[in-house]
Amino acid sequence: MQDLFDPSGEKEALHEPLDEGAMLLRGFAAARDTMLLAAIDSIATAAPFRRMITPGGFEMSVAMTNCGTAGWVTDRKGYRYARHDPDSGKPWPHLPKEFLDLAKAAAMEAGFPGFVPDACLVNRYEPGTRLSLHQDRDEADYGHPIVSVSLGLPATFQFGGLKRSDPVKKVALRHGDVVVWGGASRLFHHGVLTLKDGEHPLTGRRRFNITMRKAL
Ligand code: MD3
Ligand code: FE
Repeated sequence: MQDLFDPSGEKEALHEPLDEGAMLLRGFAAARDTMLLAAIDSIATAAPFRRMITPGGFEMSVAMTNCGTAGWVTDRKGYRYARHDPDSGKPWPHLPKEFLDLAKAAAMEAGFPGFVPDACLVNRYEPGTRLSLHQDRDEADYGHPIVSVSLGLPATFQFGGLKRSDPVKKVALRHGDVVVWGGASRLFHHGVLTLKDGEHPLTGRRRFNITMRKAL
């Protein structure tokens, strides 16, 4: 029985469990979209988006930058977290307080109180770009969840299991959606299918994804 004066009924509908430890919070960041996009702009002014090179020598189609104490980087030497932007030699821009607050609140909603990220990767997708199936395992402690925020054009996200060959599920991630990955799902394989062309009122022909992690 729903009580009209109890907002929890409506709130529950926005929590979609995706898997063990994985929670989709539909539209959780929507009210903060312009703030998030303005912050991405200033991060990119200090640390421009770039297409990094995988250890195998391929240029990634997704452009990336970082903020926070550590940033995720890849080059011929491997995947790792680095305290400095390899392109400028400068520390990454600070993690905006608004990002931290969003990550803490989302983690709390998903059942991970006390989450404090120190690394924030910002991905920029344009039509035709994709992120192939991978695991996030460059962090020191897999006991911490990962909070991901989607902005702009929608994308089809795919996630499987611990083995690369495990069957994959697909979920549409739209502007303002937040996903928290922790517990058993933390090491699941995942990726983003080729972005379809489109036009978003705030981002144009782009999708941004912000992932916040405790990396160090
Ligand atoms: C599932 N980014 O940057 S975020 C990445 O939309 C990355 O740009 C994607 O995968 C993007 O590494 C997806 C969602 C996500 C992040 C971490 C996960 C899903 C995850 C870790 C474990 C399982
Ligand atoms: Fe990932």
